[in-house]
Amino acid sequence: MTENNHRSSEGPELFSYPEVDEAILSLLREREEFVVIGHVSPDGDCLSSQLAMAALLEQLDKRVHLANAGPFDRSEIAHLRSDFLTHIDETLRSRDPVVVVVDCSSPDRLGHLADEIEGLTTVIFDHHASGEKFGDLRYIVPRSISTTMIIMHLYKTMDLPITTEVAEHLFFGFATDSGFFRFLGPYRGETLRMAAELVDLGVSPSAMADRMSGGKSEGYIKYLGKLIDRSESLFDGKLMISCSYLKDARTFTIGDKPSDALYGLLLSIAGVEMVLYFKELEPNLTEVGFRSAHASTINVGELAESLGGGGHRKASGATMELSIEQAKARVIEAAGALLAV
Ligand SMILES: [Mn+2]
Repeated sequence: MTENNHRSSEGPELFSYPEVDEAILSLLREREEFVVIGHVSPDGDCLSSQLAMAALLEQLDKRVHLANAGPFDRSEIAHLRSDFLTHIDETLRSRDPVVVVVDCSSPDRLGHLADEIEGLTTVIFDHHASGEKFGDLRYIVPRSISTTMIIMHLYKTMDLPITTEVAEHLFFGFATDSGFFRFLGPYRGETLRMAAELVDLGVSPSAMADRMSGGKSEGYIKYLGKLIDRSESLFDGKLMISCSYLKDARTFTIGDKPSDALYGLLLSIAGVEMVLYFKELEPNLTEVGFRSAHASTINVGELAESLGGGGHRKASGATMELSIEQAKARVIEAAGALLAV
């Protein structure tokens, strides 16, 4: 796959999407039944990519199933839960469907679905730079701001019409992963042109913004306040951490995921280079979220990978089989080694 870049009048080579391998296109055209899956704890990009991919396959008259191990714990996606299978059962497996994996960089991010797809032909569409090469065929574009934009490129490659509903999915994934345009760097006009095309297909950016950040409960906002209150500053203010404990469920409404808002607020503190968010899932299982400031050179994707997780330069995660206190000690030590430089 070669990137057919062209040069801006002055400045670096402009990005454009590489060609999609013919082997992937024929697989999509020729096979009859598909299961579209994504990563655990799905976010807006993951589920929107799944929905847009399913719609693409339906346009090709395929039989399509959506599956995700869940949980669907973010308010902006909770209403989609009923469209997704939580398991790929034997009946479905025995028909030998093709598995399309979107927005997922390694099999362990698929949760229990990883075992359930074993032996099935698998094709990956993803934009994560780190992770493990898996699947039979892959179209991985780390420079794509969202996986939905990769799928938009696939629609164009296959010359399939984009309905307003699909355009909304594509835009929503883009909006989620670009922090509503805020994480885009210079020379990325192609992404804005694609977004503009979606707006011209009937997407309302203001309605998308409401869907992304509205609809929160009072409990969510109060819990966010608690997490901010609990945050600690380390390494001369370069690192901010906060923790969510199982016991919090007794006092707070913790149904929604306050982490995105928490990261944004803690990263807005002057001098902060990295934010870590520790979430106690079970007494010996801790989820860790990593974010680095845009001005920082720290690659939290590599840091998470060194701790068994994965993700992007500026946003990544890991799930560790450790108590929250052990996970904190381990991750803060690793972060400290980077921040001390
Ligand atoms: Mn994504």
